[in-house]
Amino acid sequence: MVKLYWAPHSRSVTSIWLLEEIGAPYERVLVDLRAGEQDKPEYRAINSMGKVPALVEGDAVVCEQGAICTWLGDRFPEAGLAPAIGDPLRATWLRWLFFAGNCIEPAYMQKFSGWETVKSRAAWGDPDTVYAALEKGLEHGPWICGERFTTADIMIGGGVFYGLAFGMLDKRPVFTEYAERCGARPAFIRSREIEAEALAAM
Ligand SMILES: N[C@@H](CCC(=O)N[C@@H](CS)C(=O)NCC(=O)O)C(=O)O
Repeated sequence: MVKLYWAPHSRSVTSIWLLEEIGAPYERVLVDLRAGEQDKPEYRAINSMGKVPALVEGDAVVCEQGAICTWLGDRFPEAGLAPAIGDPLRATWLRWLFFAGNCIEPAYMQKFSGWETVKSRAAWGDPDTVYAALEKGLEHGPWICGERFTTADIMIGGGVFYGLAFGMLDKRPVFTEYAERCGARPAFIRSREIEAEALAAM
């Protein structure tokens, strides 16, 4: 069975959202970040970065949200969350899966920290370039790959929630409406309930 290492109030809640979308049984293992459990040798042996999420399935250890989305999307094809190899939609799907970590995350940190960078040298360009590309990508919604909800929406949706909540992303209708669509999904609602239950028990 898939085992997910996670913590409330962290990016790992998006992996719960994904597992709830899939609907297969899985086990959740809480990592208490406030108690520093992520830095203990037992957890570092799973993720040497000391970050959540991490997913374990048999001998496979999957770290990084994007890798988890890719792994689970391919492992549970019946859930229909990952376009098949050879399907042209897979190109769009891969682009947005990678865009979240490669472009959105650094753009947020630049916006948050006010770094000066050279647009042509930074892999993400700059925040305005990233946000314009994201806006264009969402123009033909309802989902980032068009009509079909995929694991790329878990990555992009998770990023949009985070950016809106912490003020790194402008509240343009294209972003807020997309966040509303993601937030209305039963699996997303369930992931927030699981987070609230864990917080209450801590
Ligand atoms: N690159 C990682 C980032 C995950 C991440 O940032 N996790 C944070 C919580 S949001 C974390 O585990 N922080 C604990 C720490 O660094 O001590 C991924 O995409 O999975």
